[in-house]
Amino acid sequence: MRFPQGLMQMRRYATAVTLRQFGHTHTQTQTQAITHARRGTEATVVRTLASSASPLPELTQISDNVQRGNYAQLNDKDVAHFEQLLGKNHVLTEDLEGYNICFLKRIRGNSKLVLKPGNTQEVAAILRYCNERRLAVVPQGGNTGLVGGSVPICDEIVLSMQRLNKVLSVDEVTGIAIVEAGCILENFDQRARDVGLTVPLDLGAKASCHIGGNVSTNAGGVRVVRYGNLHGSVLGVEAVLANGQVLDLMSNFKKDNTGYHMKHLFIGSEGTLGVVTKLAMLCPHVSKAVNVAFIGLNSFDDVLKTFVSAKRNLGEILSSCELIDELALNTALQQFKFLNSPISGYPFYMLIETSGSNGDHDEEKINQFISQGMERGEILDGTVSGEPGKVQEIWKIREMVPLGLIEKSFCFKYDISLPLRDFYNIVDVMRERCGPLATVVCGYGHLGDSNLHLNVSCEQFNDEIYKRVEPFVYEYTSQLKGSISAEHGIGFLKKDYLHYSKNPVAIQWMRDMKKMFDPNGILNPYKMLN
Ligand code: FAD
Ligand code: 2HG
Ligand code: ZN
Repeated sequence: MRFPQGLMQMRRYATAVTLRQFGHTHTQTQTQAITHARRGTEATVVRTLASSASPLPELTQISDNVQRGNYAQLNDKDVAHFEQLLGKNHVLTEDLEGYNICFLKRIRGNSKLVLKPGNTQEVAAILRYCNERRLAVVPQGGNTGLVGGSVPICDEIVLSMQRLNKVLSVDEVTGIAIVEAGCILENFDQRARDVGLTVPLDLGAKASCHIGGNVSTNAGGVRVVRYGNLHGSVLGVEAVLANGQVLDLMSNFKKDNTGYHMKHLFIGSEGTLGVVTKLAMLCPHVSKAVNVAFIGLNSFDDVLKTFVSAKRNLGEILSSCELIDELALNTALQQFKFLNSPISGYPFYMLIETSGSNGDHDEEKINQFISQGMERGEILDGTVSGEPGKVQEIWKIREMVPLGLIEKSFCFKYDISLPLRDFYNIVDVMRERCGPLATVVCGYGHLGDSNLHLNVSCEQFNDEIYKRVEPFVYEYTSQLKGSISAEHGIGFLKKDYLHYSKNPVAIQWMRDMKKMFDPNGILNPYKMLN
């Protein structure tokens, strides 16, 4: 339903854009530029123009060339050992570009070996060997991470989880699914849906990211407002430690107070403490009725009022509450002509979703919520639909926002938690600070979880704008007691800023834990901790 003018005709999107196109394919010029930046076994962090339309991507290097750790050098005997262990087909020594470059194309490692184990025992055997030989390893899922955690920084061996991709069981009575870590999120969700369940996690990278990568980053996404984060939904994990020990923390129960809850250490530790091989996930039932409203608002004050009203009036059926500002939306619409926004011309847009068990009741509730918001003048226009095709079309708009920005030009990305009252001020502050140096300064994200994605774009990376943005954004966030990484993690790109959100005592405990789990530091070095 379109209001107030009546029914809105929404065009079906003709083009299906898969993440693979963005994440794993590089134009020749981009690849050349990235290759050009490589120097021996040292990692060179490069900033490239992300746009494939750019004729000659300009490269600017930031000078944190990493000093390689004191690890052994891979030799032919090692490769032969792995070939014997896994079979030649699962040991790659050529065409490793896609495994070496991060999604944002900012980090290019120089790994010479990718291993693809097919079960937990093989993961254990690999790590045991690497630990004894002091060979460094980077666990890699779908390589959609946005903080450079999943790619080698120097010449670490890439441990790809692609082959551990089975959904082992889905129990429609208990709602518990057991799944291997390398299963793609969308495939996992499809299997759950076959028996009327759904995975309580949804994000724009779902067609490529692995559930093990999601757990290892404690990924958030668009359903946290409803189901909470993975610390609640993951009932148990199996993880292989650096020395090859298999730590079985699988559990089929929500309630299990038998000592320390060690599973939590593997949720969000980004492959620095162990390799997640399997997990148990509590899956809710698919909702019978899903409605999505896409609404236009005039001010951030109205956004906040509408959020409060959504919580008050939609309560138990509220399943998503996302914010997109005008510049973020317009960039996506310009970049992807197949997107069709039902409304335009507003400073702010909200995507509000309800999921419940009674279609009529839910529809009545969301319509009432919207008409009351309009009467108060908080909601200016919008569209609401419960038709699955249209619901998907509206979601596509939100999902394409980050890709639109990445495609358009160079983009500084921040993923911060901020108190709701101060949520959007930083966008205006950054606009002021960057002035005409920035082409787009925009904000969008998971309003329902106080998680803002602040993006600052410029034609190409330039040091002047970089200095205006960093470390200012982190200082600002820290002063408001926010988090400098709400959901994407620390990885490589944010490790210098960890101290803005964690105090020295906490960081020292993190170091001590790392030392205990991985005394030789072979697991995902150069990440999270300096
Ligand atoms: P990778 O990128 O391969 O790895 C991420 C980290 O986990 C690395 O440190 C890696 O070493 C480690 N790792 C991977 N697998 C394992 C394993 N089995 N055991 C141990 N360590 C492992 N993130 C959000 O939180 N919310 C969003 O809404 C969101 N939307 C996104 C939208 C787009 C378009 C893109 C490109 C990314 C988005 N992300 C989002 C970021 C990313 O998709 C998530 O961080 C995701 O969880 C990463 O999963 P992955 O399988 O790709 O992991
Ligand atoms: C999202 O919510 C992702 O769309 C990506 O977390 C955010 O790229 C970003 O800034
Ligand atoms: Zn997000």
